[in-house]
Amino acid sequence: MALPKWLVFVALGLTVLLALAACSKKGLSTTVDVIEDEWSIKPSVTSVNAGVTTFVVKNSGTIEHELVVLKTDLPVTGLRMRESDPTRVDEDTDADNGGEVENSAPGSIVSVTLSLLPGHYALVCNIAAHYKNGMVAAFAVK
Ligand SMILES: [Cu+2]
Repeated sequence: MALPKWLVFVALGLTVLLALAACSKKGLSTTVDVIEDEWSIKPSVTSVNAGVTTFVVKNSGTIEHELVVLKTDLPVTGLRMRESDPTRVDEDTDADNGGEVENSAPGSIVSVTLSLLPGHYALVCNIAAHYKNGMVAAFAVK
Protein backbone atom coordinates (compact mmCIF):
# COMPACT_ATOMS: atom_id res chain seq x y z
CA MET A 1 0.00 0.00 0.00
CA ALA A 2 1.33 3.41 -0.97
CA LEU A 3 1.88 6.12 1.65
CA PRO A 4 -0.68 8.91 1.69
CA LYS A 5 0.51 11.91 -0.34
CA TRP A 6 0.35 14.29 2.62
CA LEU A 7 2.68 12.05 4.61
CA VAL A 8 5.24 12.06 1.80
CA PHE A 9 5.13 15.87 1.68
CA VAL A 10 5.54 16.16 5.44
CA ALA A 11 8.52 13.79 5.35
CA LEU A 12 10.14 15.74 2.49
CA GLY A 13 9.54 19.03 4.30
CA LEU A 14 11.18 17.73 7.47
CA THR A 15 14.17 16.49 5.48
CA VAL A 16 14.65 19.93 3.91
CA LEU A 17 14.31 21.66 7.29
CA LEU A 18 16.89 19.34 8.87
CA ALA A 19 19.30 19.93 5.99
CA LEU A 20 18.91 23.71 6.33
CA ALA A 21 19.45 23.52 10.09
CA ALA A 22 22.64 21.49 9.58
CA CYS A 23 23.93 24.01 7.02
CA SER A 24 23.32 26.99 9.27
CA LYS A 25 25.41 25.45 12.04
CA LYS A 26 28.32 24.51 9.82
CA GLY A 27 29.66 25.46 6.45
CA LEU A 28 28.02 28.80 5.91
CA SER A 29 30.06 31.84 6.70
CA THR A 30 28.90 35.00 8.42
CA THR A 31 29.42 38.49 7.09
CA VAL A 32 29.91 41.45 9.41
CA ASP A 33 29.79 44.93 7.90
CA VAL A 34 32.04 47.36 9.75
CA ILE A 35 32.00 51.14 9.34
CA GLU A 36 35.05 53.11 10.46
CA ASP A 37 35.57 56.84 10.73
CA GLU A 38 37.16 59.38 13.06
CA TRP A 39 36.87 58.07 15.72
CA SER A 40 34.64 55.03 15.83
CA ILE A 41 34.31 51.40 14.75
CA LYS A 42 30.74 50.22 14.23
CA PRO A 43 30.15 46.54 13.43
CA SER A 44 26.69 45.59 12.08
CA VAL A 45 26.47 42.86 14.75
CA THR A 46 28.37 42.49 18.03
CA SER A 47 28.50 38.70 18.09
CA VAL A 48 28.70 35.76 15.68
CA ASN A 49 28.87 32.00 15.99
CA ALA A 50 32.32 30.42 15.88
CA GLY A 51 33.56 29.62 12.39
CA VAL A 52 34.25 31.49 9.20
CA THR A 53 33.48 35.19 9.40
CA THR A 54 34.08 37.84 6.75
CA PHE A 55 34.53 41.41 7.93
CA VAL A 56 33.64 43.90 5.21
CA VAL A 57 35.27 47.11 6.35
CA LYS A 58 34.19 50.47 4.95
CA ASN A 59 36.35 53.47 5.72
CA SER A 60 33.85 56.34 5.90
CA GLY A 61 36.45 58.70 7.32
CA THR A 62 38.89 61.13 5.74
CA ILE A 63 42.16 59.42 6.75
CA GLU A 64 43.53 55.86 6.64
CA HIS A 65 42.23 53.30 9.13
CA GLU A 66 42.65 49.60 9.75
CA LEU A 67 40.77 46.84 11.52
CA VAL A 68 42.57 44.39 13.80
CA VAL A 69 40.51 41.48 15.13
CA LEU A 70 42.07 40.92 18.53
CA LYS A 71 41.16 38.00 20.79
CA THR A 72 41.59 39.08 24.39
CA ASP A 73 40.13 38.66 27.86
CA LEU A 74 40.94 42.27 28.76
CA PRO A 75 38.16 44.87 28.72
CA VAL A 76 38.20 46.49 25.27
CA THR A 77 38.89 49.94 26.71
CA GLY A 78 41.69 48.59 28.93
CA LEU A 79 44.03 46.97 26.43
CA ARG A 80 47.77 47.01 27.11
CA MET A 81 49.78 49.48 25.01
CA ARG A 82 53.11 48.54 23.37
CA GLU A 83 56.15 49.31 25.47
CA SER A 84 58.03 50.39 22.36
CA ASP A 85 55.13 52.55 21.11
CA PRO A 86 52.51 53.59 23.66
CA THR A 87 50.30 55.04 20.91
CA ARG A 88 49.48 51.50 19.72
CA VAL A 89 47.86 48.47 21.32
CA ASP A 90 50.11 45.52 22.19
CA GLU A 91 48.76 42.80 19.89
CA ASP A 92 50.77 39.99 21.52
CA THR A 93 51.06 40.04 25.31
CA ASP A 94 47.44 39.70 26.49
CA ALA A 95 45.89 39.37 23.08
CA ASP A 96 46.00 37.40 19.85
CA ASN A 97 45.87 39.13 16.51
CA GLY A 98 43.35 36.95 14.65
CA GLY A 99 43.75 38.87 11.39
CA GLU A 100 43.35 42.34 10.03
CA VAL A 101 42.59 44.79 7.26
CA GLU A 102 45.61 47.10 7.06
CA ASN A 103 45.71 50.77 6.13
CA SER A 104 42.46 51.14 4.21
CA ALA A 105 42.10 54.38 2.29
CA PRO A 106 39.24 56.82 2.89
CA GLY A 107 36.16 55.67 0.96
CA SER A 108 37.48 52.14 0.39
CA ILE A 109 35.78 48.87 1.23
CA VAL A 110 38.17 46.03 2.07
CA SER A 111 37.33 42.61 3.45
CA VAL A 112 39.12 39.90 5.39
CA THR A 113 37.86 36.37 6.02
CA LEU A 114 38.87 34.74 9.29
CA SER A 115 38.18 31.50 11.11
CA LEU A 116 37.21 32.59 14.62
CA LEU A 117 37.27 30.59 17.84
CA PRO A 118 34.79 31.30 20.65
CA GLY A 119 35.81 34.11 22.97
CA HIS A 120 35.91 37.83 23.64
CA TYR A 121 37.36 40.07 20.98
CA ALA A 122 38.25 43.72 20.51
CA LEU A 123 37.95 45.26 17.05
CA VAL A 124 40.72 47.85 17.02
CA CYS A 125 42.19 50.43 14.66
CA ASN A 126 45.84 50.24 15.63
CA ILE A 127 47.18 53.18 13.70
CA ALA A 128 49.02 55.50 16.11
CA ALA A 129 46.63 57.03 18.67
CA HIS A 130 43.45 55.87 16.89
CA TYR A 131 42.62 53.36 19.67
CA LYS A 132 42.99 56.02 22.35
CA ASN A 133 40.76 58.32 20.30
CA GLY A 134 37.98 55.72 20.54
CA MET A 135 38.49 53.35 17.62
CA VAL A 136 37.60 50.13 19.43
CA ALA A 137 34.49 47.95 19.63
CA ALA A 138 33.65 44.88 21.69
CA PHE A 139 32.90 41.73 19.73
CA ALA A 140 31.98 38.20 20.84
CA VAL A 141 32.26 34.80 19.19
CA LYS A 142 29.95 32.14 20.64
CU1 LIG B 1 41.86 54.51 12.59
